[in-house]
Amino acid sequence: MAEYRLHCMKESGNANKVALMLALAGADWQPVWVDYFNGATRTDSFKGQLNEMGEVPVLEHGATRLTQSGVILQYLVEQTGKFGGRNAGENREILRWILFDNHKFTSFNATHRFLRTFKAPAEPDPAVIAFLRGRLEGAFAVADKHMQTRTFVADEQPTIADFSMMGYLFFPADELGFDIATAYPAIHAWKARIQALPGWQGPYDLLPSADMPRRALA
Ligand SMILES: N[C@@H](CCC(=O)N[C@@H](CS)C(=O)NCC(=O)O)C(=O)O
Repeated sequence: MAEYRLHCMKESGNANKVALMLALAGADWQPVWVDYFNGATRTDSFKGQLNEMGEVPVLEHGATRLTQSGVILQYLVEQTGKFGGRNAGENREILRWILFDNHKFTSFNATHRFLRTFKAPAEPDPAVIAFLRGRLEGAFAVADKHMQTRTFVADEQPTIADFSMMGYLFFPADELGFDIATAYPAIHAWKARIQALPGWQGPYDLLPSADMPRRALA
């Protein structure tokens, strides 16, 4: 059994944040597939044994079990000594971007992608999709402006703040519903710098698992 076990599915960009860190840090890890689409995260056993919040990712490391990608990423900095800040100021800057990511940058983008891409029992309300699209565009504009003058988001070196914000950026444009390369050139250039790091892989290679049913994409 690998040292780290990551409960996940490949469609989860939140799980991809952790997978990216594990891969780039050269950790010994394995994915454990969660049948999210069929409701596995909502079962009593998942909530009782893995995560009361009913979410992936969940990381198991020996007797330690952790949830929330931001907490897991910080734990992996402590374990590996890689991709953290070098002083208190840098660590605050990393936390600032992870909070922005969890509140706005990932959350609106992830929900927008999920509703438009994957099959759910009910058709998504176009007004909800439009609301999410507006909110994600606002968050992406903030990040694109920031990245016009930066190499990485929180430091001159790559940190867990980059991996957190990268969680959903390598999914295909037809899933996201927009093309990062044309809409957000500074984010696109930042992606290329992350992609060039030794050990990088996209989510559909890092997290092998069954496919979730999809809508016919427009
Ligand atoms: N802030 C959490 C978000 C986790 C999250 O939203 N996970 C999704 C999959 S990407 C999930 O498991 N959702 C289950 C649900 O909402 O029922 C993190 O960063 O770990």
